[in-house]
Amino acid sequence: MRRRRCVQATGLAVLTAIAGCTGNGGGDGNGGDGGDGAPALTGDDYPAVDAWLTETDVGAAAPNYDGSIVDRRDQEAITVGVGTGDTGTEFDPAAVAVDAGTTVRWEWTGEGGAHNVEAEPDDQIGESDYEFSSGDPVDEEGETYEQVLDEPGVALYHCEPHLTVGMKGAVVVAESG
Ligand SMILES: [Cu+2]
Repeated sequence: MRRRRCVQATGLAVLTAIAGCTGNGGGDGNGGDGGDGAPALTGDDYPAVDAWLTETDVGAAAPNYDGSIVDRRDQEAITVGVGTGDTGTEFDPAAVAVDAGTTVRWEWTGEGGAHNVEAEPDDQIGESDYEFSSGDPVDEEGETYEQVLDEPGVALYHCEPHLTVGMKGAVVVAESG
């Protein structure tokens, strides 16, 4: 599993080093999969997700996005960390896929200052199919915010106070079934 991610990540030209990978870049990012189960999801499959998390026209690139989309399909509910990483200014995972109808719960770690979760289609790169907000930034550990993502599409979101350091996230909502 770990190796597969590394193989796919090598195709992404402008990423910072990924631990354990000797990224020599230049590929098409689509390293043919060995085929143990469903193919892994990557940003190549979802250009809006890739753009939002890597481009810098709006905010910085998400430092913890390595081109892979964590697959959490077939789960009724998932949790995304708010305020992770060394500086407490990341979402974990940055990119995740769920089935339509899944409850996504953002959970504050208490690190990195005050955060919020904000999806604003008008103010983003790519097109978010969802619009939602957790409201004013808060910093309490254990704070949570939930959304049920019912329709297939992508939710592109960020933390307002930390957009400039790449505190961005994305949820791919796949057709359930
Ligand atoms: Cu933040």
